Amino acid sequence: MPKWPDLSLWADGIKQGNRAHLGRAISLIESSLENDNLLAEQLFERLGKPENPSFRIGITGVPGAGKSTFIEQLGLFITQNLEQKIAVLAIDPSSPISGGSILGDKTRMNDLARDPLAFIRPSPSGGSLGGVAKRTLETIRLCEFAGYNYIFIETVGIGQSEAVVKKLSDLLLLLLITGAGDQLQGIKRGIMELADLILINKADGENLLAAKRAVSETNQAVRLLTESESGWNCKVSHCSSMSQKDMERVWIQIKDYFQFIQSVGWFEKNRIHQSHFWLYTHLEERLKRDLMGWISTRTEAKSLLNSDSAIEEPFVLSRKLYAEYKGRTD
Ligand SMILES: Nc1nc2c(ncn2[C@@H]2O[C@H](COP(=O)(O)OP(=O)(O)O)[C@@H](O)[C@H]2O)c(=O)[nH]1
Ligand SMILES: [Mg+2]
Repeated sequence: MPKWPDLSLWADGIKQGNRAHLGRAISLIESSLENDNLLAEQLFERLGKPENPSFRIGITGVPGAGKSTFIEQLGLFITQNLEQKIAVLAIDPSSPISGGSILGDKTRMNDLARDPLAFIRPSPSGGSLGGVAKRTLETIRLCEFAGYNYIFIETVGIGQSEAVVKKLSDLLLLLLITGAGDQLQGIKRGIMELADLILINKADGENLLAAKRAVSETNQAVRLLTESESGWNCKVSHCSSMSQKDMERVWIQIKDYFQFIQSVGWFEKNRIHQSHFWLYTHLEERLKRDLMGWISTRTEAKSLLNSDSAIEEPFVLSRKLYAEYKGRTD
């Protein structure tokens, strides 16, 4: 018989900021075993509500834009100057072969990893939801219970994950670099519409001038976008992740943003929208798993799926199959 963990002990441990308990609880929530999910559910019941408010910050940008470096430097600024706890969830592109994590120990942020006020966790994306781990919201919640005030979510790359990361964060920050190629312009436009802050990163050395030019160009592009739901106007500026002074300046922008969304009530409203989105997402996922499971148990399913009617009229066949599924007696 499997050993049943003492969930009250885990819940207390997490609330006291015990990393081992937090790590184990995250593994539980990431597990695809039904039994683990049941335990996770019971754990959440014991945890109740987090004591401190938290701020969730999504960071996106092309690979190499400097996301990890930026998070590390800003993170160190927060832990050292403000003495606040930060958690970093680096969404890790899962290896399609092993299903395991590619980044593994190679995730950068070595200095931050040694900081007692920081918690860094790569999350395997599992190849779903545009490369965002299915359980990232629950992982965020667990970090909040453990008293982490600022939660950073680093995306894999650019193009597909932003819309989902937007649903996980209060603030979406886009890091751009100069000369990153015009082929990205189309994608960039869509992402700029989601971004609350845009930073032209690596604004140092010989690149400073080009970065400043990129700020005014990006500013013009942003002005043409439709207004955001929150009423906040996206701010564009430049920064170097190598400069602590720039981190301080960025920090002030982040604070301004949070002050604004709290003052207009968007902070709360957006979190409620996001909860509804995830509720439906999980329901759809369950329904899909159940439906596909049922189809796979039907002996004639294979031949039916390869039948002429499936090939000619997939819509009609899907209706028939669904009606059968709804009327099933098992
Ligand atoms: N000069 C300069 N290099 C940077 C800056 N930020 C990151 N880099 C470098 O850019 C490379 C990619 O950074 P990384 O953080 O791994 O990018 P990510 O793929 O977006 O997470 C690394 O070699 C960093 O040292 C910056 O502000 N200035
Ligand atoms: Mg990175």
